[in-house]
Amino acid sequence: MLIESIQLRELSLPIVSPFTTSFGTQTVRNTYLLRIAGTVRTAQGTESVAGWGECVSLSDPVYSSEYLRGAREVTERYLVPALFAAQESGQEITAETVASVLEHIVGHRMAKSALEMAVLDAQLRGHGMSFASYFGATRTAVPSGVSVGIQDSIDDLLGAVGVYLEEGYVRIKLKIQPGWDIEPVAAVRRAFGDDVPLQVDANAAYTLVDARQLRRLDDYGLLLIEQPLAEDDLVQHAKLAQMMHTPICLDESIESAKDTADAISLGAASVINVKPGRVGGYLEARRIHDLARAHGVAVWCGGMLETGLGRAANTALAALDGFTLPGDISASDRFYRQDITEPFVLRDGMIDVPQGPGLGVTPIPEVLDALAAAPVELWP
Ligand code: OSB
Ligand code: MG
Repeated sequence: MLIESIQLRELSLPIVSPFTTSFGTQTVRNTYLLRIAGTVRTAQGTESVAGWGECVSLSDPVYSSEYLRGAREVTERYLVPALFAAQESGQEITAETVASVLEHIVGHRMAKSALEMAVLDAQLRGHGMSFASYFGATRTAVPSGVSVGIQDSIDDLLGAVGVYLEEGYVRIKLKIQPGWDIEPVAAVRRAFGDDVPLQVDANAAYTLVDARQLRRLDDYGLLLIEQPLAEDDLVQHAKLAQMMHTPICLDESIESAKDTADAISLGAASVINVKPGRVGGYLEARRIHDLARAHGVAVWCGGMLETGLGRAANTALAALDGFTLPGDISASDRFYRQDITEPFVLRDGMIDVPQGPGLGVTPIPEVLDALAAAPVELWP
């Protein structure tokens, strides 16, 4: 495409109830959106288009090293100027070239992903193609799982899980940490039975020394345990996998297709959580899906409390055949009373895959004006 402008808009969305993980509590989702406008050449002629991207970085560097102000800073100072320079030198910017144009900037995958997402949205809108068909997805709806934060009490937890099951969520993920692991899992099994698809996520809160405690989870028929050990503990995850039956799934450790290849060859994971923002974009996420599938390793699509924009793109990705486990793709109202797009809703435990061009959804202007700061021009 020919990029004519890039705008950034900071956004603060209140979360319906505090979301607590081993790394902290979120009560508001601070993020920024990018809007890229320009033209796309198609068989019909030149189309004027605009595309949206969303940054999944959290405000603070507690889930990964990225943090929102840093992502914005690197975007303004390095990423947008790099795209600009490439276009000025005559290079065509497409979603497929964004990653290589930005490759000399080390890391900052969430910031890069937001830019690539906006270019991809613009490009696909120009061609009248949905994210889902671009990825090669065949399903028109995806099963919806929900991530349940650490609660103040077991009673609160059972109350929350009961509501989600009533709403139709087909898989429950419990956040765990030392001191909140066996008891909540046992209580959920006791209250709701052995048939509820159940998994846990430790967000790197344990060490290999805790293997005996973690092994106690084997008694509860869990689908998987997500990221029990630190981000860079691939070898130790492989050792843990030898010591317990519950499949090990990696989230934080997987920042690229290369990390995925390493984890698979080491035996550090038998399941992969794919988060497009964490790995630098939807194209790398698609490659991770392909790689895992080729190795017979299950993949599912993780979430980062996305607005309707990121939720739309994640749903489209999760509609690929290799996503054999339900993702953290819940309805908009799991986190937000008011989403910035038309809300995603649960229908028989499923979320419909948007079929319109690009993301298939756009921010509602009045909602954006109420919740977002004024747009900041990054280009020209
Ligand atoms: O570890 O999967 C995680 C949210 C923020 C940061 C990390 C994680 C999560 C979730 C929520 O579990 C997933 C969602 O968006 O539904
Ligand atoms: Mg996780």
